[in-house]
Amino acid sequence: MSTFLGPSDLVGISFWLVSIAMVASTVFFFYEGMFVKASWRTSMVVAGLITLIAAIHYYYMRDFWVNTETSPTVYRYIDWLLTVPLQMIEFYLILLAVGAKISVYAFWRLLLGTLIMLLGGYSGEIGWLSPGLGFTIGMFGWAIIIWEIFQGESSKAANKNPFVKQAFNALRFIVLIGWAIYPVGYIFGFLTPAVGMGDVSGDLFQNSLNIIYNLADFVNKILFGLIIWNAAVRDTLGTSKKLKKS
Ligand SMILES: *C/C=C(C)/C=C/C=C(C)/C=C/C1=C(C)CCCC1(C)C
Repeated sequence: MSTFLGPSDLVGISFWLVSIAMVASTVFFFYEGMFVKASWRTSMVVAGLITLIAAIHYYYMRDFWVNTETSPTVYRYIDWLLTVPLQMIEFYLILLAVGAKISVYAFWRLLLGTLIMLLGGYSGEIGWLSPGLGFTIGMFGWAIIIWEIFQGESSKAANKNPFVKQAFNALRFIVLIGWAIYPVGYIFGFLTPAVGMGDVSGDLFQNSLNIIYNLADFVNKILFGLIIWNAAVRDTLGTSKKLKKS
């Protein structure tokens, strides 16, 4: 083990790639945010904050991994604790961007779901609870979020503006499909029987867990921001065309 990244440390390389991609995305979202319609600017700033917070944690996680070859669990969950609520706020902001009416309770339900999901997962990962129980609690929290954005008040508010609708649908897709990558990582890391897989040391599980989580963060933070950026640009261009015509 060394302080420098080894050429065959694939998990370390994935940490490295994601850490740099987070920095680059942050610059992109902050810069592009200056050129979209005013109502979208906060959303773009929040997208940049999410990748900024992740970039900082990824620098630590990367070094932690390279030095110890074990999961940087506490950094990972601190990052999620900050960035997942920011993503919930993002749902809100794109609805507010078009003046949709929405009560503050919808936001509290999303936040509650987030906390249950992360507390369950963390307790299972660090051994406060059995991995299976932690997972079950985490899945329950995720279910609350899915319910809220597919069936709850937030889902109904999004139908006003076509660009918001498009962005909202894409964000839902992220929460349903993109987020599903995380429990898959957890299953590989904690709920796959070691017996019979020839992996006495547990390295295979640490590796799969981290590589899958890293991929998931790449999709769910960077792609997530790009979706918002795309809707913001289209809405901005659409509006300026309309203005020219009139
Ligand atoms: C930027 C970080 C994001 C979007 C993190 C999302 C994390 C999850 C969706 C985690 C989900 C989990 C479950 C649904 C079950 C329990 C284990 C978790 C915490 C990995």
